[in-house]
Amino acid sequence: TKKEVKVYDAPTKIQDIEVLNTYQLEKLASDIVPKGGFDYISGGSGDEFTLQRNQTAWQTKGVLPRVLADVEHPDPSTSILGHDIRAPFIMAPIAAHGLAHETKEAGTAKGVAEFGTIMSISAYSGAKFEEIEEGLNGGPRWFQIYMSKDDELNKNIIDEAKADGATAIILTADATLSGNREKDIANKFVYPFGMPIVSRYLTGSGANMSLNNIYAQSKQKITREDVKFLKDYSDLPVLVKGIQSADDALLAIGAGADGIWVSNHGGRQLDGAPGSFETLEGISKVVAGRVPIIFDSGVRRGEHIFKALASGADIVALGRPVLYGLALGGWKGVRSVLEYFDEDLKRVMQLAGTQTIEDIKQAQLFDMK
Ligand code: PYR
Repeated sequence: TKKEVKVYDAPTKIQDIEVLNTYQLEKLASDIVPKGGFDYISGGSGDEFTLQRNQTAWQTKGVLPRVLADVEHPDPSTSILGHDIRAPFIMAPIAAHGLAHETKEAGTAKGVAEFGTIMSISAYSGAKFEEIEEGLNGGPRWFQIYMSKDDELNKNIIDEAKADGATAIILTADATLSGNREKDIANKFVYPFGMPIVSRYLTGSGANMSLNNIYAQSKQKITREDVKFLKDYSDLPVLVKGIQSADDALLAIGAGADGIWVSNHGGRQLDGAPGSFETLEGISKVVAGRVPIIFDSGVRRGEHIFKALASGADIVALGRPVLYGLALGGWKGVRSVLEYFDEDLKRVMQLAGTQTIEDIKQAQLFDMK
């Protein structure tokens, strides 16, 4: 008897896409991405309260129109940790882009590089560094780590990321086990392909494994020592991702973190957490400009980028909308989504009377509560 081979039928089209808004992309992607993969990408944990709150949180602050501010052709370019980028957003680390498109992370990387910003490479990437490089083509990249319990293997992974040209390490600290992802449980979701970067510490390749199985084999106890270890060993800036409290921001800075990454993991981890944007201002106050702040979770429009920057973020990271672009149009779809955010932000900058990113950071938001 023939062995049944389960294939995962990822989208394959490479095309520019029209972006009316990013909510529409989610709907369009749901029609072409296999259900298990789509639910994994789009889903949150528990009641998806936090997932939704990431959206409604934006309503707590308003952007004041400024009409006599002498602004024309606003300039969204900025720099972060030594990289000049054309807009204040980068690609967030996301696992397994192959769920969205057959070109996997190489497709995302090409779109990100063609647009002109920074790619975050996930430790749970489905593509190898050299495959991603085919798309990235020398573009800037940061490496996100899910650590092994074995520091020798962590050294190994960092060596590989550094050899690949990573200029910063992102330590994801908020995912020591999976949030209660009921859609994944109902779908019996397992990754259809392996994870070459971390397979050195897994019992298998990553293929046919659940996220919780993989997390259980990764380091589950994260402390300040891990921040110090990564910094000392890599000699690169270390950004601690998943910060939602002022206390953790202070602990991270005390341990030597070079950046605070405010995120609730896109509402995929602790359900019941506030919207990520609601935590930003308080964290920014205690960070007090000592290190840059990267913000993610819920950024869907130019207004959101504006509000995050005006509340203390230096840049934002984009996740799901970019993956929907990847699904709908491969690297060109990714570029289309990033161009959309760029255009939308420039429109908001003009209407809010802000010529530069510095001007946005100085802008006072209106309290809507
Ligand atoms: C996630 O599924 O949220 C991971 O970070 C792997």
